[in-house]
Amino acid sequence: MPRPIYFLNGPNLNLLGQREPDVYGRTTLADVEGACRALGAELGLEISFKQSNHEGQIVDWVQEARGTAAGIVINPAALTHTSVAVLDALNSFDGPVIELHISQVHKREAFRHHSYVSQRADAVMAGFGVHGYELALRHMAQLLG
Ligand code: DHK
Repeated sequence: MPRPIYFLNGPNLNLLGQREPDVYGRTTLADVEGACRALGAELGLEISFKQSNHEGQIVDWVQEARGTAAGIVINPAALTHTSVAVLDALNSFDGPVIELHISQVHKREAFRHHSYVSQRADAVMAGFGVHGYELALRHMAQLLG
Protein backbone atom coordinates (compact mmCIF):
# COMPACT_ATOMS: atom_id res chain seq x y z
CA MET A 1 0.00 0.00 0.00
CA PRO A 2 1.68 3.30 -1.07
CA ARG A 3 2.02 5.91 1.65
CA PRO A 4 -0.14 9.04 1.30
CA ILE A 5 1.04 12.63 0.96
CA TYR A 6 -0.19 14.61 3.95
CA PHE A 7 -1.51 18.11 3.24
CA LEU A 8 -1.67 19.96 6.57
CA ASN A 9 -3.37 23.35 6.81
CA GLY A 10 -3.22 25.61 9.84
CA PRO A 11 -5.44 28.22 11.50
CA ASN A 12 -8.09 30.12 9.57
CA LEU A 13 -7.57 28.23 6.32
CA ASN A 14 -11.04 26.74 6.85
CA LEU A 15 -12.22 30.24 5.87
CA LEU A 16 -10.33 30.20 2.57
CA GLY A 17 -12.49 31.83 -0.10
CA GLN A 18 -14.29 33.99 2.47
CA ARG A 19 -11.58 35.76 4.46
CA GLU A 20 -9.48 38.52 2.88
CA PRO A 21 -10.21 37.37 -0.69
CA ASP A 22 -7.93 40.11 -2.04
CA VAL A 23 -5.03 38.31 -0.32
CA TYR A 24 -6.05 34.63 -0.44
CA GLY A 25 -8.50 34.50 -3.35
CA ARG A 26 -12.06 33.17 -3.59
CA THR A 27 -11.34 29.46 -3.94
CA THR A 28 -12.40 27.38 -0.93
CA LEU A 29 -10.22 24.83 0.84
CA ALA A 30 -12.67 22.11 -0.29
CA ASP A 31 -12.02 23.18 -3.90
CA VAL A 32 -8.26 23.02 -3.27
CA GLU A 33 -8.63 19.55 -1.77
CA GLY A 34 -10.65 18.42 -4.80
CA ALA A 35 -7.99 19.71 -7.20
CA CYS A 36 -5.25 17.95 -5.21
CA ARG A 37 -7.20 14.68 -5.16
CA ALA A 38 -7.76 14.86 -8.94
CA LEU A 39 -4.07 15.54 -9.59
CA GLY A 40 -3.08 12.87 -7.07
CA ALA A 41 -5.18 10.32 -8.99
CA GLU A 42 -3.42 11.37 -12.20
CA LEU A 43 0.01 11.04 -10.56
CA GLY A 44 -0.87 7.83 -8.73
CA LEU A 45 -0.49 9.44 -5.29
CA GLU A 46 -2.85 9.11 -2.37
CA ILE A 47 -3.74 12.35 -0.59
CA SER A 48 -4.62 12.92 3.06
CA PHE A 49 -5.91 16.50 3.34
CA LYS A 50 -6.43 18.09 6.77
CA GLN A 51 -7.04 21.47 8.39
CA SER A 52 -7.07 22.57 12.02
CA ASN A 53 -7.18 25.84 13.91
CA HIS A 54 -5.24 24.20 16.78
CA GLU A 55 -1.46 23.99 17.05
CA GLY A 56 -1.53 20.73 19.03
CA GLN A 57 -3.66 19.06 16.36
CA ILE A 58 -1.13 20.02 13.69
CA VAL A 59 1.66 18.59 15.89
CA ASP A 60 -0.37 15.37 16.36
CA TRP A 61 -0.85 15.00 12.59
CA VAL A 62 2.86 15.54 11.90
CA GLN A 63 3.63 12.83 14.47
CA GLU A 64 1.01 10.58 12.86
CA ALA A 65 2.77 11.14 9.52
CA ARG A 66 5.91 9.48 10.94
CA GLY A 67 5.93 6.01 9.45
CA THR A 68 2.61 6.67 7.68
CA ALA A 69 3.12 9.42 5.11
CA ALA A 70 5.57 9.57 2.20
CA GLY A 71 5.83 13.36 2.44
CA ILE A 72 4.21 16.44 3.95
CA VAL A 73 2.97 19.60 2.26
CA ILE A 74 2.23 22.07 5.03
CA ASN A 75 0.63 25.49 5.04
CA PRO A 76 1.11 26.28 8.73
CA ALA A 77 -0.63 29.66 8.23
CA ALA A 78 0.02 31.87 11.30
CA LEU A 79 1.85 29.00 13.05
CA THR A 80 4.60 29.52 10.47
CA HIS A 81 5.73 32.58 12.35
CA THR A 82 5.21 31.41 15.93
CA SER A 83 5.48 27.66 16.38
CA VAL A 84 8.63 25.95 17.59
CA ALA A 85 6.34 23.00 18.39
CA VAL A 86 5.42 22.50 14.71
CA LEU A 87 9.11 22.83 13.74
CA ASP A 88 10.14 20.26 16.35
CA ALA A 89 7.46 17.85 15.14
CA LEU A 90 8.57 18.26 11.51
CA ASN A 91 12.16 17.59 12.59
CA SER A 92 10.99 14.16 13.76
CA PHE A 93 9.65 13.33 10.27
CA ASP A 94 12.07 11.69 7.82
CA GLY A 95 10.41 12.31 4.43
CA PRO A 96 10.30 15.43 2.25
CA VAL A 97 8.54 18.52 3.62
CA ILE A 98 7.24 21.35 1.42
CA GLU A 99 6.22 24.60 3.14
CA LEU A 100 3.53 26.46 1.24
CA HIS A 101 2.02 29.93 1.60
CA ILE A 102 -0.78 31.09 -0.65
CA SER A 103 0.27 34.73 -0.40
CA GLN A 104 3.70 36.20 -1.05
CA VAL A 105 4.53 36.59 2.62
CA HIS A 106 7.74 38.57 1.95
CA LYS A 107 5.69 41.38 0.41
CA ARG A 108 3.55 41.59 3.54
CA GLU A 109 4.07 42.65 7.18
CA ALA A 110 7.55 42.11 8.65
CA PHE A 111 6.24 39.55 11.17
CA ARG A 112 5.36 37.25 8.25
CA HIS A 113 8.93 37.28 6.91
CA HIS A 114 10.28 34.83 9.47
CA SER A 115 9.33 31.16 9.37
CA TYR A 116 10.30 28.55 11.95
CA VAL A 117 9.15 25.84 9.54
CA SER A 118 11.65 26.95 6.86
CA GLN A 119 14.47 25.58 9.05
CA ARG A 120 13.13 22.09 8.20
CA ALA A 121 11.40 22.50 4.85
CA ASP A 122 13.06 21.04 1.75
CA ALA A 123 11.23 23.59 -0.42
CA VAL A 124 9.36 26.80 0.37
CA MET A 125 6.61 28.25 -1.81
CA ALA A 126 4.94 31.65 -1.48
CA GLY A 127 2.77 33.76 -3.74
CA PHE A 128 1.49 31.10 -6.14
CA GLY A 129 -2.04 31.48 -4.80
CA VAL A 130 -4.01 28.27 -4.33
CA HIS A 131 -2.37 26.90 -7.49
CA GLY A 132 0.67 26.38 -5.24
CA TYR A 133 -0.96 23.26 -3.79
CA GLU A 134 -0.95 21.48 -7.14
CA LEU A 135 2.57 22.70 -7.90
CA ALA A 136 3.69 21.36 -4.51
CA LEU A 137 2.11 18.00 -5.28
CA ARG A 138 3.89 17.81 -8.64
CA HIS A 139 7.18 18.65 -6.93
CA MET A 140 6.50 16.06 -4.23
CA ALA A 141 5.91 13.44 -6.95
CA GLN A 142 9.33 14.29 -8.40
CA LEU A 143 11.05 14.20 -5.01
CA LEU A 144 9.56 10.78 -4.33
CA GLY A 145 10.68 9.54 -7.75
C1 DHK B 1 -1.75 32.11 5.65
C2 DHK B 1 -1.97 32.73 6.83
O1 DHK B 1 -3.10 32.51 7.51
C3 DHK B 1 -1.04 33.73 7.39
O2 DHK B 1 -1.02 33.73 8.79
C4 DHK B 1 0.37 33.56 6.85
C5 DHK B 1 -0.45 32.21 4.94
C6 DHK B 1 0.36 33.42 5.34
C7 DHK B 1 -0.62 32.02 3.45
O3 DHK B 1 -0.22 32.89 2.66
O4 DHK B 1 -1.12 30.97 3.04
O5 DHK B 1 1.16 34.65 7.23
